[in-house]
Amino acid sequence: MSKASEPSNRPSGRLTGGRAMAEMLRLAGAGPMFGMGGFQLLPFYDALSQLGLQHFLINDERCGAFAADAYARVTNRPGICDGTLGPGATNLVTGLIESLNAGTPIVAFAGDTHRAHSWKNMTQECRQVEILRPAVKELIRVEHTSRVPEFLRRAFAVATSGRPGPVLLDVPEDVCHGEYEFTAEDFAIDATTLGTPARRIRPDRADIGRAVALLAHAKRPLILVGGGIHLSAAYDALLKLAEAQSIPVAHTMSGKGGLACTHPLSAGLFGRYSRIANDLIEASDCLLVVGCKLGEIATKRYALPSRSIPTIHLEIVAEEIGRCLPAEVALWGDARAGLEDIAEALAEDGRHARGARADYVAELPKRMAAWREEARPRLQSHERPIHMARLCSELNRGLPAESILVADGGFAAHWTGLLYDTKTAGRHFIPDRGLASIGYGLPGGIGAALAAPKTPVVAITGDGGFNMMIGELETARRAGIGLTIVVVNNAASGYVKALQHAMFRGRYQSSDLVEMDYAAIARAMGCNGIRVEDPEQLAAALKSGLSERTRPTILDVVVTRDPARMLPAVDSRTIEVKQGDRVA
Ligand SMILES: Cc1ncc(C[n+]2csc(CCOP(=O)(O)OP(=O)(O)O)c2C)c(N)n1
Ligand SMILES: [Mg+2]
Repeated sequence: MSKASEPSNRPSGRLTGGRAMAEMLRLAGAGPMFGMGGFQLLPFYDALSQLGLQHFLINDERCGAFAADAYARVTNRPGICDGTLGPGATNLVTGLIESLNAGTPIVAFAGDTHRAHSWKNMTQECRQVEILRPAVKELIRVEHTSRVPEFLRRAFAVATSGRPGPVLLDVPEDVCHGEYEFTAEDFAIDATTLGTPARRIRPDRADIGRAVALLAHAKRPLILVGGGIHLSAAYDALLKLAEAQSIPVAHTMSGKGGLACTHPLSAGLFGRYSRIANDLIEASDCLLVVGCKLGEIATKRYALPSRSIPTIHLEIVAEEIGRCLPAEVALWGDARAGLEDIAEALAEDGRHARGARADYVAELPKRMAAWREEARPRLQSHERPIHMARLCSELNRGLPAESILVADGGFAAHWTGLLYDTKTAGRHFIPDRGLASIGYGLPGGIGAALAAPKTPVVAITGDGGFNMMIGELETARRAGIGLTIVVVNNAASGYVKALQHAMFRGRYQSSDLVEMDYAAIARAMGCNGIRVEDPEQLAAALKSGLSERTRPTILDVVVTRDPARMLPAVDSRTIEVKQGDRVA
């Protein structure tokens, strides 16, 4: 039991519902929190202030949900956000769905109407419960002030158990403002539900046996990891299995950092963009898929892997197994527990397996070096506007191992997903691949920076994504965080423009942005702002950003404006695309 949740710390007596909410969050050790107030939740806000809990006003509730999501990913503890009645609640939707799809634990609050007046055209009133319900793992409507602690307990349990996810408490005004005589026992907390994963479940023994039989006979096995590797914090188990059995590891964008990208067994990103991993998948004779939904991007629109390769799928959500790719062996359970069980069952074969696979794993560094050689002109490009590959190289060079890179939904995540190298295992790369919304970068960076105040945090975002969220620079400045935001300035909704180039013969519609100087905007907002047009200045600009500890830095990086050269891998001038095809 955490210190805060000890019985002696629990309140009792006559309290408002809002105070009870805040007391439970105090006992849970939760926060910082993100939200925007309104009348309905004001007793909650007042209690936060009375209790000295950290809560940040954000400028759009969607950003609060994104910030809470990133906070939760860094800490493995539920992120907390709130929105007021109506527009506050509906603004939460996009952020909550990111957390739902990515499996991020969140406890969210929405204020709702006073029940004595609801459905009489109350100001801001809408059918928010129905709008929010499919955006969360569970929506709890709180009908009694007395039940606030019970439902917060439930929210933490649901958010952190099984596949984690967001839980929303819909709190009517009269429940939040209303009072109840609480006892100390009402505020009990199950400390095991305050972080993820709350509980671990092991796959069935017989299934482990079948998986192990397949792996033991494989000459070219490959492990494919998704975001579940982080949710389960399965880093040690993955490393041990990979090294003991000489099995390379490829990752999705969300799975990056399951194994350090710099590890000799790392095959890098697989799926839509790949260095060498897709080729290794094609030549593999046994795939072990871990904590990965095998969705569109991981599978290149379901073209990969070939169905003839026997696949073992280890996954916490049973019904995800076989959804996109038939699994020869289904392992239902926690990623860490499952990897440990496989490693244990194979332990005696280790020496033999390593000997048999020596040539196989020796291929990896050679292939990676060949890839790097081929990519060198782009990775080291001196061209202006700056080449995205050069920007990624500078991030690789300039960010210390413990850094966190938050990557926004546009090109930023695809380029860095392919080219950024985490130097140690862990949550060092945070892309919003749950819903892939643009606009996550800046608020996600705020959440990550507050979660890890001593760690260098860089957010990389498109100019379109940044435009969406520019008001949150004010939040970042007010919070006094030394976040570095790299704006990939291509004066375009680049992904859209690149596709219009490839598929519609350059008929561009609504994909151009006006030229902006984001560094000047940042400076006008009291932040550090540096415009970078020369690639040789990237390193110094990054250094300047990382040295700021109390105010945000915007690096406005001017990158290619040629839509034929915006995609990370496919030069779209060299391929013919039919309408209806998807190139990237
Ligand atoms: C909220 C939202 N709207 C639209 C999209 C579709 N979309 C994907 S990438 C992209 C371009 C975004 O432009 P920008 O942020 O400048 O990134 P770039 O591709 O130019 O690097 C768009 C519109 C999305 N992912 N999210
Ligand atoms: Mg752009």
